[in-house]
Amino acid sequence: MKKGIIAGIALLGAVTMAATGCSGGSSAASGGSKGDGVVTVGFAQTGSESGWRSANTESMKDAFSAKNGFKLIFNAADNKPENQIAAVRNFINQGVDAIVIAPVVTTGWDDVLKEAKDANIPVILEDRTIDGSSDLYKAWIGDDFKKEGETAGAWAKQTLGDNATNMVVLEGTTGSAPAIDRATGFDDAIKGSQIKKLDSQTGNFTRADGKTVMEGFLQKYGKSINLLFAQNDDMGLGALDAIKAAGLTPGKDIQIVTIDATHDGLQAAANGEFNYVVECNPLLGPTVAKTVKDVLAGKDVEKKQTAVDQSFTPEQAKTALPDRKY
Ligand code: GZL
Repeated sequence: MKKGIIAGIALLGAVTMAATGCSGGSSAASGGSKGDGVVTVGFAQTGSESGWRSANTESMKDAFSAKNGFKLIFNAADNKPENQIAAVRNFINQGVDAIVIAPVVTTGWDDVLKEAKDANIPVILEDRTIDGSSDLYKAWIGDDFKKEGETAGAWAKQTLGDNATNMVVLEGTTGSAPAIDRATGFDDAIKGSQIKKLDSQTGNFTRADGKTVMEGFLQKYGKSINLLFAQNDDMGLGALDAIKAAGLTPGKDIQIVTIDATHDGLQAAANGEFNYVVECNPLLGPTVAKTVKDVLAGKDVEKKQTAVDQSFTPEQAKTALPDRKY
């Protein structure tokens, strides 16, 4: 599908969206409110695993508010795919007007999304994507994870790639679209460099697990580690504690590149502890809410709407911090 950049749907926080292709007329044209003008939406969120997730949830709750004509039924699945699928089935049984999902993992969605389609309840994906057939959902709104990985990898190759460099990786949630695509993008970008991957394990996108896994890496590889690629800020922030406890200086003894660009991540960069931070904008709520209303109104909607992300050196982080919205 042709990919283009549209500025027509600007998110709060001045994020513009790139859009790809057009879905056909919505079969949900008959959907919509129960005649009281209120659109009831079931939102299946992953959980509350990171600062990014908190910002995304806040953006979604603000957008799907009563003042905007919505009744939001919110479920956080504690990062358990089985909880999330049960929540979607519950939304179907409640007869909501539309369902929004941030899928914990990419697999296991075909059956429940077919049930939603049979119930004539449109599904919109936000943040993460799924492996299932794209005719099972009306649209996906999120960030380009592969490009984020490529941006992080390009920095690593340019900064360290000409010399023998030992790297460890803190992966996101196993089986999640960002973990899969960020790894692919990063590995593609460092091809031809002297960066060697010593180890790669999941830290489940959390600070606690990022610290624990980094402690293990340090016990195993010690001072031979030159670079940490953390697939989100929170795991990198957890790793800082482990690096300092090992008597090493983050940002110097071990250079660190992360993805998200949350406030705490940019602060770590400004402090010189993170060396490069790639943004993954979580402020998707306004675009998701507009897409839901357009689908229910039977309008054509863009099948893929991708946020435009930037990246930050420590100096750029210092400049950006005062105006950050998350
Ligand atoms: C990315 C999002 C990821 C973030 C993590 O869009 O799905 O999940 O990078 C979050 O911080 O937990």
